[in-house]
Amino acid sequence: MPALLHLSPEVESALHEGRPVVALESTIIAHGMPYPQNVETAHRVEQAVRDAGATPATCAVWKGMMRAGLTAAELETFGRLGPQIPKASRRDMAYLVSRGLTGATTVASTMIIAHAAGIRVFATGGIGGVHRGAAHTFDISADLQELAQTPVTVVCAGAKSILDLGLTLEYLETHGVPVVGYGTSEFPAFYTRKSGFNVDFRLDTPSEIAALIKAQEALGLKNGIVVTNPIPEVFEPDALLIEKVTLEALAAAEREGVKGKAITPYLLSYIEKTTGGMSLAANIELVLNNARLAAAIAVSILPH
Ligand code: PSU
Ligand code: MN
Repeated sequence: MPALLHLSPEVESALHEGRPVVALESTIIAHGMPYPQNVETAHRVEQAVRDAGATPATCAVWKGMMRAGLTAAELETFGRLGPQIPKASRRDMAYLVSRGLTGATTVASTMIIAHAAGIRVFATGGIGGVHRGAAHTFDISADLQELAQTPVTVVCAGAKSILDLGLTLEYLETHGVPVVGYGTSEFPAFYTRKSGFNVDFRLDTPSEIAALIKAQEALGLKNGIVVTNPIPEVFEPDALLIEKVTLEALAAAEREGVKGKAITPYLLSYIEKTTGGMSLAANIELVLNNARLAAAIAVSILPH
């Protein structure tokens, strides 16, 4: 166990006893949703993992330590301070640790902490990807590079159409990352169930996905796996409205010169404000849905 990693007592005993654990990220709390819905959602997601028979491990960098499993007071701090807490991807971790600082972990850095802790399944909302216009901006999320090198399975609702989904899938293919559709052969686009792009493999049960993870481990392959879980139809917002607002958000970001790590939170909050909370409700439901699936996968993966 790395010296800079601290597990909550609950996560530590679950891992020690070989019980299923699901990692969760903290950028979604601090940068992905407004207060207080972010804290409420964090608790509901943890509860959804528990109800499905696994232990939740919300990850973060906290006062210079990698953490898996946060207290209610710490979740509250992430939610209340929100964007005042820096968004921390792989490149930010050493800096924060060297200064004893706190950061909200993205998919990439949560995967690093999960892997260090021995957690194999991680639930989130959406992964980062190749941004539209990346041929000029070079803006490709570090999440993709992490999936190329860290053996953790990330359960998500696909990726948002703020990204170039075709290039995101090409990038994952280049790096040997399998993209699975849970009950679908189409790659879901976060708010919407369809994107026009196919996944690599459709699997219909948590135990089939668990078998894929075990085969990947048995083969000694060290990359991650993406499991996409479409938003349930009842919570799916109107696809045309989402696309229209996404285009507006992209244009506004360009006008205001928003770049780098600020772009994803900017687009998310633009879409949320413009859809009057409709996108937030969908966001919450899809994260809960992913937490339940991730827990079911973690349950069927065991014993090692
Ligand atoms: N996509 C979402 N919601 C999110 C994020 C992405 O729909 O909250 C967050 C995740 O933490 C993801 C990060 O890992 O943004 C990607 O940011 P970037 O593109 O700067 O790597
Ligand atoms: Mn970026």
